[in-house]
Amino acid sequence: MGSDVQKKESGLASRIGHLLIAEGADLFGVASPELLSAAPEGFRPQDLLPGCKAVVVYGKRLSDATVESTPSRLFDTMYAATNSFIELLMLKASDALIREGYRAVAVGPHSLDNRLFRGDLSQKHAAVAAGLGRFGLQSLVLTPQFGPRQRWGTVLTDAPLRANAPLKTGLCQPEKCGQACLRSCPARALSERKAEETGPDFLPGGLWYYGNVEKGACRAYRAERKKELDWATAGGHACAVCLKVCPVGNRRTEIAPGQLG
Ligand code: B12
Ligand code: SF4
Ligand code: SF4
Repeated sequence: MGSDVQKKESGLASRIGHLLIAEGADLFGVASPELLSAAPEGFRPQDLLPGCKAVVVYGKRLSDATVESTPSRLFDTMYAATNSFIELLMLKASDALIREGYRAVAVGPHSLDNRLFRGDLSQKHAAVAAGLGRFGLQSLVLTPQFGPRQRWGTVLTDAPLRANAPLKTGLCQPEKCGQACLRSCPARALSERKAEETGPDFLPGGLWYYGNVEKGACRAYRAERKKELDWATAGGHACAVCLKVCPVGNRRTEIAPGQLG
């Protein structure tokens, strides 16, 4: 009986995973809501979907060549396009769960509170909990495949999907890169966190460890940069230097337009 339930849980998780990858996602995992219940009140999976049993997390990789160009309009275009694509996948995953008789609530990649600068749910914590990567010092999630160069989508559901376990070891190696992300931030918005935070999980080597981000400084810099470059383009998310300089992950060779035949 127990094994039938387990088979059902992993069967549906694997169908959702296959669907997302077939539709263009590059990474897929399931996070346990229990692990994410350490989030502040109002931002826990159960607060957004009472009875939540699983958090589906998927990632869309960014083009390395476009990341290299940041700050640029090219990067801004990719930022917006990736968010739209993630939103489309959100609907596909939600629909698939709803058709199986479950409830689903999607968290958008850029839905945030303007006062706290906090998302409805931290997709980074969800990606770490789903075993897809670990935090880097600059507070982005690094994956073995792409380092920090992906964006995340999340769908909360009451389907009893089998959760993955977090990766046991971190991927960030500040001693090797000389804290490249912290040093390169043009807004000086990044710093190491002081040791007196809440517990071992929040300290170097811990599951939820990352540096401090002066959110207002980062946001202001990105807006200034857009003005300085005199863009008419909508948006204004073109900095991501802390993402660009990180050496973690494989940088795949891009196909140059001339090679497409
Ligand atoms: C608001 C926001 C911003 C703000 C604030 C960023 C920040 N570090 O919090 C600003 C505007 C500065 C920003 C900038 C950028 N962002 Co942004 N941003 C978001 C957004 C919408 C919410 C982030 C959030 O909730 N932060 C609040 C929390 C997590 O951080 P905190 O306050 O330090 O956390 C405290 C508590 O809140 C608590 N906590 C909160 N939740 C939880 C959960 C658990 C389990 C626990 C234990 C604790 C906990 O723990 C801390 C201690 O008190 C997310 C999308 C999303 N929904 O997650 C994208 C996101 C984080 N951004 C992303 C990116 C890429 C960027 C930029 C590079 C911009 C760009 N050009 O793309 C820069 C990078 C700046 C940086 N180094 O962080 C990506 C990261 C992808 C990745 N590889 O991980 C995300 C995930 C968007 C996406 N869909 O992919 N961003
Ligand atoms: S996005 Fe730019 S300004 Fe913001 S933290 Fe990263 S490097 Fe600094
Ligand atoms: S640049 Fe270096 S310190 Fe920063 S996240 Fe990447 S590996 Fe870690």
